Amino acid sequence: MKPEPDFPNVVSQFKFDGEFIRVEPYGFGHINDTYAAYFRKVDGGIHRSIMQRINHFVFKKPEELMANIWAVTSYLRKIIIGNGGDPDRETLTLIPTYQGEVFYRTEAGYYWRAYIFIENAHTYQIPESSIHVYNAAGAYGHFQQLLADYPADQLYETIPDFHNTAKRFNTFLKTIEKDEYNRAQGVKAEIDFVLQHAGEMPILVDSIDQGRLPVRVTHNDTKFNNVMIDDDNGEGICVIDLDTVMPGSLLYDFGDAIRSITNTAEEDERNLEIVHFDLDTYRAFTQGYLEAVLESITPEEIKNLVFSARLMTLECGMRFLTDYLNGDVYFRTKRENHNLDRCRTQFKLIEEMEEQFDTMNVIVSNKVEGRS
Ligand code: ADP
Ligand code: GN1
Ligand code: MG
Repeated sequence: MKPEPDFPNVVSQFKFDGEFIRVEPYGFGHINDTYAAYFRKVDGGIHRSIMQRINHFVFKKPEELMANIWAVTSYLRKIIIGNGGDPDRETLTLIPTYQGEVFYRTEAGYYWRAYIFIENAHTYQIPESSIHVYNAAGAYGHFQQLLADYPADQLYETIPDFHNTAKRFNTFLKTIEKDEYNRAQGVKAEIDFVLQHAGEMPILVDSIDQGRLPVRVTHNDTKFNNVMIDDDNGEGICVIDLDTVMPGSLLYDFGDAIRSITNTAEEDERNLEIVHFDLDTYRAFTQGYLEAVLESITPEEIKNLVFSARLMTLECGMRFLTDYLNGDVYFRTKRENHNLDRCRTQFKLIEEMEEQFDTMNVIVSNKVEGRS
């Protein structure tokens, strides 16, 4: 068990504006501990900042992770200013500590960081409209474009082999072999589902290794709730959660976004009757994303877009199942079988994506050929 955070001591380490009032847990992330901290400024106005305790079980080298985030956000900041944008809203902005660092390490070895709170914008678990989806896609595509010239080899791999689906499959096989918590017998159908898809696991990593797919700077965790939607105009104002920004494939970003955004229900919905892959959402995202990256996307990437959606969904479902079998140590869980419920929604989505595979490809072709 992690200890309760040492508030207000940890707050006092950062150069926040105003007098500290209180702090409250914030958001729905599965990995870090996120809080909103409230302050009273000299003029009496109240404002808030984001504080996060980095999950150092997941991110083994928080210093390297923070070096990546500092490098990428500073780079984005310059471009946004050059384009006449608002850098405090269009990228994450780290608040430094009094020691001039971008994180604070507690005596007990926990790592904290703070960001300017992007106000007048929200993240959503499930999209409310096709416009939101289209705009979120534009934001992820734009993010990709802005980082197109950033030298990928200058970034640390914050989680090695994060989207190496083949290696994740090997880990899965070892986990079922070990079956430490004696849970495998209760999830035979789910295990079989993964095994039936064994042949798909290495397809993208092999293409990357053989040089058919380019390595780019990618986000690698393009969930719908990692893009902030502006309250006034519905624009995808800022891509957040930059912990996994590192060398990767554009297909990881596209595929994982489709996995997360096209689900008609919550990722952990227990009633699978209401979990569906939504084709209209898929269309809106694909259109918005392709419009933003059309100049740089390669034919091989285009060819694999639809497959990447299936594979990233498979990888994620397999990760949830692996964590369930491992005793729920990686993803934050709030109830019994939480990871298993999450795994089941992913497999339901894959089944429907497999049924819609041809139609999904037609949507890509039409877009690329300029017909929609
Ligand atoms: P996790 O890695 O655990 O998913 P995130 O970095 O995605 O954590 O943060 C969790 C949630 O906190 C986000 O979904 C978003 O709603 C909110 N959030 C994070 N950063 C900011 C920010 N700078 N301004 C406003 N809200 C934020
Ligand atoms: C985690 O941090 P968050 O909640 O945005 C996970 C992603 C998974 C996702 C599934 C670092 O994302 O890879 O796809 O949960 N992040 C990490 O919801 O493992
Ligand atoms: Mg997140």
